Amino acid sequence: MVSNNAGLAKTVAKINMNFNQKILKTQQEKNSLLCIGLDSDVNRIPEFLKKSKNPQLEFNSLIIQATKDLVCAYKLNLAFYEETGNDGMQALEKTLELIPEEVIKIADGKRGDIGNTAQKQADTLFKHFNFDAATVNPYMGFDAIEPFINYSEKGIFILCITSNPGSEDFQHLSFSGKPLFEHVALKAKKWNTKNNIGLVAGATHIGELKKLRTLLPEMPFLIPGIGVQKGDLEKTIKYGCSTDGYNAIINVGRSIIFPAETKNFQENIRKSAEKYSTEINSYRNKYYK
Ligand code: OMP
Repeated sequence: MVSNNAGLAKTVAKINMNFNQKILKTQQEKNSLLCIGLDSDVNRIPEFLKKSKNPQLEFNSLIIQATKDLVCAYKLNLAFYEETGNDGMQALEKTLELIPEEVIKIADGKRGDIGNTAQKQADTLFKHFNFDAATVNPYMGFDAIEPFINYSEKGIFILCITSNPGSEDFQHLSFSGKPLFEHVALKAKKWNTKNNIGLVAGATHIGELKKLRTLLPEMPFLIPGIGVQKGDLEKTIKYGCSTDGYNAIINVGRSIIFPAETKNFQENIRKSAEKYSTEINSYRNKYYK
């Protein structure tokens, strides 16, 4: 009886948590900041999976089996599933069912639109697919992302400083004494009344990441750009975590999911995920313990 009550209390506590508390709890329980990007490009799926009924789903299933104990999150970039039509939508739905409940499921669609459209985007990702979080684009302003924020138990990652070269075009433009990405960060802080907002900050912009951490010491940052995009992992951890060494969600996609050698596919994927996870934790120990 006692253990049943304790179990119930734990479940109720989890239900009552807001998203930013949830992500922290998952990272603490799993001792992991690693997020694997399931950007399952149908053209790069290994030959031995191409004959299966739904190659993307099979591919994801093998990756999840091999890595689910090592990650705090998986991020699925929707473009890779939209490309394959009905099969892609089915792969998305079924992949989400394969991910353990405690692991955070992030929809990366960089959404945001006029209010009634944004509402549909949020309902699709949070109600239909049951993702835990989504990336959104702040360019259209508050009402374009408000429907996402209103799902208070879900997470919203607002693009702030992106990892790509084109981030220079607008995000660094200065007005009222600050670059645009800092204005975005300050708005995110103001809008974070439900404690479910985070920022996207690319690992290829360390100076900006450092600045963002001083502005928002505890906010979760989704940090892509490690691996193929050549972000500096050590500096990302040094400057990207909250004071206790958490709240950075380090996304690695292609460098993990497409190993050079597909012969021992799951073994290779796991080795690579372990390598990233170990390296991340060694820098956390160096800078935060
Ligand atoms: P890899 O370069 O393969 O690790 O994948 C990076 C993933 O992060 C892709 O899904 C990108 O769309 C996404 N991403 C960036 O690369 N840069 C950004 O600034 C923002 C994102 C994102 O929002 O996740």
